[in-house]
Amino acid sequence: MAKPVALVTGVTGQDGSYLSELLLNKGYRVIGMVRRASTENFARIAHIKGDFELRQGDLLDQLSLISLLQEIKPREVYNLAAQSFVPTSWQQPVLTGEFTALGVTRMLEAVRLVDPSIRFYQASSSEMFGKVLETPQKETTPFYPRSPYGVAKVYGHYITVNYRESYNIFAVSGILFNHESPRRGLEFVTRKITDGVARIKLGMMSELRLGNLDAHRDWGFAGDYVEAMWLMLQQPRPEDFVIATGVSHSVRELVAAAFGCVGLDWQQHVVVDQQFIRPAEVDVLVGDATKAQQILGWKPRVSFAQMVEMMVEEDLKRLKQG
Ligand code: NAP
Ligand code: F7E
Repeated sequence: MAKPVALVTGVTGQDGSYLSELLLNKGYRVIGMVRRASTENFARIAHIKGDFELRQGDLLDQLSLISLLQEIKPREVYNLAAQSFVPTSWQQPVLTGEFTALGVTRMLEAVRLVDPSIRFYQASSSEMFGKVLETPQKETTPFYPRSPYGVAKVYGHYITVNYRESYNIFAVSGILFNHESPRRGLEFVTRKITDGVARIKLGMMSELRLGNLDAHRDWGFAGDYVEAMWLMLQQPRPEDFVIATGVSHSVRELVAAAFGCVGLDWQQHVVVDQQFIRPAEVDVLVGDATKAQQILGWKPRVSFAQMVEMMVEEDLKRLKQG
């Protein structure tokens, strides 16, 4: 029997790499969409590159998406590609809107035109809750985004809901809270801290400059969260889900936990630097994933402490190898 085909956009990113591994293990033919670059950016997928196929396509280019779907005839499309770094969204708000908001419509249009029976996953975000109107945040909590990124994700969410309701497409929006791993980009706070801790421990650096230590996030492990994406597309009906651990920690607690992993006092090394303070902040996020637990049977496996330890250990190992 032919393998089911899945298209993953954003395959070179953190989630794209974990999701591709999961889908390959489940017996899919996985096709990763990559945008053209002058140098390859395949570090996160180097270990599975021989097991799946890469095709060029760009969320900015409607025809490239249509041609890709016509060629590969996927059963499922996971739309993970986005400009995903919140501070950059203030510096490049228009580009962020093109990728993170309109890019979703371009992919949905391609699905509608080529084969409306394709199942579509949209990578939505807890950043949509922003200045929260309810705690904990769940599927019915109203949105109040606080950055151009958050605003773009709200658009992506509603256009996904709209294509489901207008064209009866199996389109779902997964509202995922922050999820991290040793493959997280170095500019995000978890990885910036674990990489910094490892460098300080190894004598390669002495101070770590950060922004708002009082912000609280509900941090989970990316490997657990990609499983929820797949589960959402296996349901009898398309529905949106919040994916979160239900536990919130401050950046200060994260810093203490990471420095604690190597027996260092964070107060000797962390400096607050105004350049990392955002024009508008999301102060506290904590999600309620009860619906996902009840309908998808999904629960996180890796705890906050385990995740921080895993990330510090991996950064130490990588930096020791040189
Ligand atoms: P990431 O590591 O920043 O990866 C983003 C991916 O999008 C990269 O593969 C990037 O390709 C690709 N991309 C960007 N612009 C593109 C374009 N115009 N055309 C095609 N590909 C493009 O992000 P992530 O952490 O894996 O997150 C995956 C998705 O989930 C994103 O949509 C993000 O906004 C969303 N999300 C993430 C979290 C989280 O905590 N990680 C939580 C909620 C939602 P290049 O390698 O070429 O740059
Ligand atoms: O910031 C604070 C910062 O950049 C977390 C993306 O994946 O998750 C991510 O967005 C918090 C913020 O993630 C530094 O002010 C302090 O309050 O790791 P972050 P984010 O903005 O929450 C959501 C769910 C997404 O969807 C996004 O794509 O940490 N913070 N000091 C800092 N943040 C950074 N980056 N750097 C600092 O030095």
